[in-house]
Amino acid sequence: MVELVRNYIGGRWIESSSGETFDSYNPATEESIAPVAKSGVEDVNAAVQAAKEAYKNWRLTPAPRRGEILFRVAALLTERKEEIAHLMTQEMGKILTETRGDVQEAIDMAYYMGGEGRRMLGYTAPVEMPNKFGMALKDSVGVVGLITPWNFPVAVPSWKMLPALIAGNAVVWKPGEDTPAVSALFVKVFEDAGLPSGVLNLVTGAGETGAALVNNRDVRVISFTGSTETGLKVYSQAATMGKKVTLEMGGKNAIIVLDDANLDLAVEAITWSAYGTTGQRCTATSRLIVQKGVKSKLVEALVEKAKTLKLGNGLDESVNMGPLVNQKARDKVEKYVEIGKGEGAKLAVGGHRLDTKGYFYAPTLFTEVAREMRIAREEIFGPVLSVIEVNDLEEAVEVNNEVAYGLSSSIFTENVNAAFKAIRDLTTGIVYVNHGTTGAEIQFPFGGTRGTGNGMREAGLAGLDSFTEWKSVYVDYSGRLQRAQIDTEAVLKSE
Ligand code: UN1
Repeated sequence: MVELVRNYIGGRWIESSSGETFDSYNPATEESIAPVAKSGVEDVNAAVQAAKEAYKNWRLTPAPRRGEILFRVAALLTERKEEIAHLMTQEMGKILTETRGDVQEAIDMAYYMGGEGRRMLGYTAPVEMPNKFGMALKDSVGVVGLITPWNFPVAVPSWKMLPALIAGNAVVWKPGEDTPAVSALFVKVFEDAGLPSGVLNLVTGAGETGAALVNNRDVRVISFTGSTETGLKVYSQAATMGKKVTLEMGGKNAIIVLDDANLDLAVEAITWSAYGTTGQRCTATSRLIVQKGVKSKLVEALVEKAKTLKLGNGLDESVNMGPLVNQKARDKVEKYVEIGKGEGAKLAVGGHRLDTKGYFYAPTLFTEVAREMRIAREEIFGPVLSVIEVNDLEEAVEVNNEVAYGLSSSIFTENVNAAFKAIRDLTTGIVYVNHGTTGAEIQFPFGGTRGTGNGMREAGLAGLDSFTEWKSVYVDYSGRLQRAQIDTEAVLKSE
């Protein structure tokens, strides 16, 4: 058995106070990867206390210096990319190209946010009185709590951690319980990059660990990515303490294909958006909204393509699709496939697990899906794609917009007018033209409308919003008591 995955609190790698552990498993082999510290309220509170202490100096460290540490994080992540990607594939199953991409997003974000150390732009504006100056500054918040999922074990935490750190906050991070080992490896990078002790703390565990973080009054911000069910619980609990919350939850993303689309391109994009990461991205495509003229041809090509995908251990470079993350995830996919069949949808390919070790499930395509069916509306989080036929662009947009989620959408068309109408009318946080629904870049805001979130965004220009407070500053250098809008005239006369 390999070494215990420990918590990182106040710069020390330590066991949980109870000494309890749980195991992290490899979903391709069902073997244990490592025992992991199971943290409770006591551990979380110790981490928050360490963060509170470290915040005192970190917030006073000049932001360009903080940025230099982030640049070192970027460089070390680049050096250790293979090591981290390999452990990630072993721990959550996605293939190496995808785990490398996951680490790359964190590298990109570290450079991007490192640069914020020399920007973090506020603004000045004219004020109403003479001899007075006004400015608005971005200020740190204090201790922030991060709760992240297993599907992007390094990228998603990086979207939260790096902006939080550059802005001068101290962090307590609770990673997904399926990916604690790779999370610890990620935290080690910050330690080795010279981040002061206590500025970033790791507490591993499951639901109760996250709940303890949400319930700690010293944690002023909660940034959550994960299931809608848990996210809404976090939101309502945090609201009772007046905390700022960022939520990134489910998706039911669609690709629209119009009759005039480049079909070869569409087939590639649909395949990778639906079956890449075994369908376990919040941006994954789970609905294909296709205009009736191209439906048969497109479905035929997709079925052929799905049959060529090689399933297996993601460490094997020739594999296209890894396993689902765990037994529960596969049970859920199986349940939804039964629901789809029961609703009258037709299975065109897949629809079964593989008869091997590991939580493998064949790429699955349902045709004859009606827009009101559950498989057309609920998030499955697996390699299951539902084809919905429509008459025209207008109907396609309507079908796209009517679900409870609003993260990502896409349209394939060669008609620039149709493309721009779609950009205008699709009500998701991210819209793609002639590209799948996955692959968001870190320099643009990431997040969704409706049930996907709560109006906040991560990354890009919005990336600092969750982790900063505006501080408006007025400096009166008149030497008098000036009351705006009351005695402007009098003051001007006496000048
Ligand atoms: C997620 O699934 O939670 O756009 C994030 C993408 C990736 C991030 C997905 N860059 O698919």
